[in-house]
Formats: sequence, C-alpha cells, structure tokens
Amino acid sequence: MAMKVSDGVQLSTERLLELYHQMWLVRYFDEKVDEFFAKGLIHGTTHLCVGQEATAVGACAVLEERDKITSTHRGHGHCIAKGAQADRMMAELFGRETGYCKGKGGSMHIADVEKGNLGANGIVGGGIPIAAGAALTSKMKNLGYVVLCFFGDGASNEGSFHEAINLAAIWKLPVIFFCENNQYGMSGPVKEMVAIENIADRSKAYGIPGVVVDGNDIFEVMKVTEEAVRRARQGEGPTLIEAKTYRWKGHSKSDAKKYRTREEEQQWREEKDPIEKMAARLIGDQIASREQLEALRIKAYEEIEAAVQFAEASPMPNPDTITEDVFA
Ligand SMILES: Cc1ncc(C[n+]2csc(CCOP(=O)(O)OP(=O)(O)O)c2C)c(N)n1
Ligand SMILES: [Mg+2]
Repeated sequence: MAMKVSDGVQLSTERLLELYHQMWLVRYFDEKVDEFFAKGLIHGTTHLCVGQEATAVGACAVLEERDKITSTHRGHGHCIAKGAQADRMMAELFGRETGYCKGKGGSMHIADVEKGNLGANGIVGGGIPIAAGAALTSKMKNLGYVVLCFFGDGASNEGSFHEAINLAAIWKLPVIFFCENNQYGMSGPVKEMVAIENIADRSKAYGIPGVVVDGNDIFEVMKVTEEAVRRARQGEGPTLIEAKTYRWKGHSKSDAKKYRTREEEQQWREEKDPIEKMAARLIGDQIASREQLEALRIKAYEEIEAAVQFAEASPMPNPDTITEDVFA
C-alpha cells in the first residue's frame, strides 16, 4: 500500500512507518536528555524539541541524501531526521570520545557532514547565511543539491535572516528557509515580537513565495516542503515556509515557564500532538494498525535506551587531546 501525500510525494507503507518510528526516536531522544540533565549526568546546556517532531522529520523526509540542512540550538530532531546515529549523538551529550565531536562540543555543535547536516548552531540565525552560502556553492559548481535551513521565529528578527534571504532571492539560490514557529523565543511570545500575523508574509518583501503550514501535521509539512524543494532544484529560487508548532518543554534547562499558561501547554499536548496526529491518519487510512504503531514506539524506546548505554559505556576523552580539533 502507498499514500499519496501530494502530486510530488507518494510514500510506501514501509516508508511511512519508518517516518513514524523516526518521530518516536526524536521524542524519546529528547525525553532521555531531559531526564539525564535533571540527574546532573549531562552538563552544559541543551534545548529540547519535544512537540516539534513533525517539522524535523517531515521536512527532511522529502530531501535526498545529497541535500544539506543547517540546524539550530534546538537541533536534535533535525540531526536524527537527516540520518545521524542516536548513539553517537547521546555520547556527545555525555561528553564521551565516541560522540560526533569526540565529546568536546555538546548539543549545539553536532554536525554530520557525511549525511548533509552542516551543523547545529548556538548563534540564533547563524545557520541562515551558512545555508545561503552552501546553496551558492551548489549553484556555482552545478552540484545539484538543495539546502534546507531550519531556524526559529526569534531568528527571523535577526539581520542575518533578512540579508541571507535577500541574496538567496536575487541569485535564485536552491535553498528552503524553514521557520519553526514554536510560538516563543526564550520567554518572548511571537505575538509580542513580530508585528505581523505570519512570518511567512515576510517573503513578499523579498519577492519569493511564502507559505504557512500546520507544523504538527507531518503530511502537510512534507507537501509544502516537497514543492519548495522542487522549485529550488529547478532553479526557481528559495521559498519561505513557516511551520506553526509548539515546544512542549521550557526554553532550556532552567525555565519556570512563567510566560505561558499550563492550559495552553495542555491544549497543544492533548489536541495537537504531532505523533498522535500521524498515528490517527495512518490508522484512518488503513496503512497500519494501532498494534503495529505501538511496536514501532517500543522499538524506538529501546533504541534510545541502547544509545544511552553506548554513551555511558564509552570512555571520556583523553585529557592529552584537549588542544586537538580546536581552532585558534
Ligand atoms: C545571536 C544570538 N542572540 C541571542 C542568543 C540567546 N538565545 C538563545 S536561543 C534564543 C531564542 C531563539 O528563539 P527562536 O529562534 O524562536 O528558537 P527556539 O528557541 O524557539 O527554538 C536566544 C535569544 C543567541 N544564542 N544568539
Ligand atoms: Mg521559537
């Protein structure tokens, strides 16, 4: 069986189930990170994307392996969705030698260039010009890949956003600007930080298409992203996508969330859970049974448990290597 998501996207049952499993991998990865932070076993800081699984998984689902992404400070989901190994990611967060940066970088420095992930970024809006630059390389060298740039609602107020989007527009670069509007930038509600209803409308100022999508509906995310990827690949230039979603957890490790209500959180969790939304569609369209989906959830849970075990069993970096891989 297969499901037609749009004119451009037709997915086999196998692929749909793979994506469902990936959504749970993203959720359990960040739930585990939350747990270990609370126990003091992970140091530094981290930003969790629980509740935002459909943007990461849906957007990356319509990319090819050769395509690239740039990520953010809230990037674990992007990483997993672009093919990173959960065990090496977890090891990085635990500061172990087997991690993506040999344990020296942590959450906001994970990159996986082999899979086309140009990296997380601790600088809000920092990935946007990098994405435009990588897209310029693709165009000038005729390499055929497109670049999908993840960034937040807060980042869309940075100068880097406006400068990069303008260059990408005039040069018709193969880039997709994918804004994950999770309603807040730290404690700032987007409604108080942006004077227009939709961030996607900023596209008009640059002469490119802008589209608003339900970021908690993976099928809608795939549909609009596929169209943006098609345009980019055919030399028609960038698209600005704004996916409306919600982060279930606080901004970072210590956040009393005084800037929003528990009722609002409950509403997003109970009525708009992206994983449950996908499950309902798969069951409704008779692609899968509830039991099949449960088995995939459990499989993902076990894989994340194994990732934790791998991280815990891995050695700490040798202190003699402290100056290696460091740029001065
Ligand atoms: C240039 C810069 N300014 C400020 C910060 C501090 N900071 C870290 S995350 C964040 C909020 C970003 O909000 P948004 O882009 O909406 O992403 P979200 O955290 O909601 O995923 C801020 C202000 C930073 N890291 N870099
Ligand atoms: Mg935000």
